[in-house]
Amino acid sequence: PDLSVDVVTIFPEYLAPLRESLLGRAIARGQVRVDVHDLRTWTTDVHRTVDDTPYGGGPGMVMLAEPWGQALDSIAPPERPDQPRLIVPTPTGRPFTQAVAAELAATPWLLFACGRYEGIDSRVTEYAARRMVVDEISLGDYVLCGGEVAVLVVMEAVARLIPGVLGNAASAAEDSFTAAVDGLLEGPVYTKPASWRGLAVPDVLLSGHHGRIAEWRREQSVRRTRSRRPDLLDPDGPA
Ligand code: 6GU
Repeated sequence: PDLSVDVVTIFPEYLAPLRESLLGRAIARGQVRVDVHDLRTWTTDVHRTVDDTPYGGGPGMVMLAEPWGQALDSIAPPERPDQPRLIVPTPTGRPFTQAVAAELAATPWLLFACGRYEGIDSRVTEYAARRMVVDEISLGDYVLCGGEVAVLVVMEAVARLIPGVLGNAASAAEDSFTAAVDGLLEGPVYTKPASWRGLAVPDVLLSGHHGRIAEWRREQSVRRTRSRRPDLLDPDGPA
């Protein structure tokens, strides 16, 4: 396969949608391999415990290092010269962007570690970093219950960038946030009919003047970006 993906979670059923749609077809074609693993596979006690109370006190539970250590060593044996990139979804990670998606799409082996509760014992990423690249990533400034949905989001963004996975290769090149549109948002789009419930498609799009159409689209992109995402127009502005 062009891309191998392992996901470790205590809720394997949550990842079922990975096998749908775009990615599902890529898996069926053998272009992508996806294995979802239950973290409890690597517990040894009768209760299959994966968490405990935090040192130093505080609310919630922290995921135990040992099941994670066993999972990492089993999926990516330390003696193997090729190692995956470990992706840990967490609200404390670096922002997941289109640029990060492109980076991951160029990585042959991704291993996702889905934390729940208050997170995973920090020594797990420290241990993994001895032999693999570790990326803690966040989808945005809000808190999810666990990393599972984040894996679905990241994999959908990554899959459509893999050559041969997306039907129309040109559409990925011109997506919002890509260099082709100078990192701006894409503007409005229209299709037939030219008039619908009294609402007309902008004349310029029916004009056949490719230069004017490109100019109009650019203007719409800037207008929309200024209104919705001014931070994208002034990347060196307020953090
Ligand atoms: Cl990637 N994971 C979790 N658990 N919460 C988040 C997140 C990720 N991104 C934003 N909130």
